[in-house]
Amino acid sequence: MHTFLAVKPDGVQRDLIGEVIKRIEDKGLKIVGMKMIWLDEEKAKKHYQEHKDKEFFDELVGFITSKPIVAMAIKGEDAVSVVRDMIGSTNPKEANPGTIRGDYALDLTKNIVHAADSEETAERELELYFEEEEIYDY
Ligand code: FUP
Repeated sequence: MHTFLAVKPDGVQRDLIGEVIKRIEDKGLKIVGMKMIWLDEEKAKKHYQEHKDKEFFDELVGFITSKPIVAMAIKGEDAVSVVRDMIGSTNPKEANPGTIRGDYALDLTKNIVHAADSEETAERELELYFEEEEIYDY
C-alpha cells in the first residue's frame, strides 16, 4: 500500500526534512518517490479542496504556498494508517509525544507535516504530486 506525506513549509524551514525521513525509514516504511516543490495557489487549493468553505482556508493556502515543501510517496503495509499514527493529531497541542507533531509543533497551521488520511485521499494526492513514473517500485 502507498501513502502520501509532505513536509510542510515550517518543517522545511526548520530543517526537519531529515528527521521526518529518518522516522519513516526507521519504522520500516520505504520512500519510493520524493521531491521538493514550491506549490502555486491553484495546486494548493486543489490539495485542500475539502476545506474550501472553512474560515481557515485562505490562511492554509497562504501558508502551504509560502515556502517549498517536500512531497513523498511512501510504501509499506498499512502505510496510510501507520503514517497517520506517526504524525499525530492535527492540533499539535493534542498530539502525543513521540509523534512528529507532538514532538515538534505547537501551532495548528504550522504543524510540520501533512499525510493522507485514507486510501482514497492517498491515491488522489499521489496523483496530484507525482507522475506515475516518478514513483518507483523497488
Ligand atoms: P490533517 O489531515 O491532520 O492535516 O488535518 P485536516 O485535513 O483536518 O486540516 C488540514 C490542515 O488545516 C491542518 F494541517 C491544519 C489546518 N487547520 C487550520 O489551520 N485550522 C483549523 O481550524 C483546522 C485545520
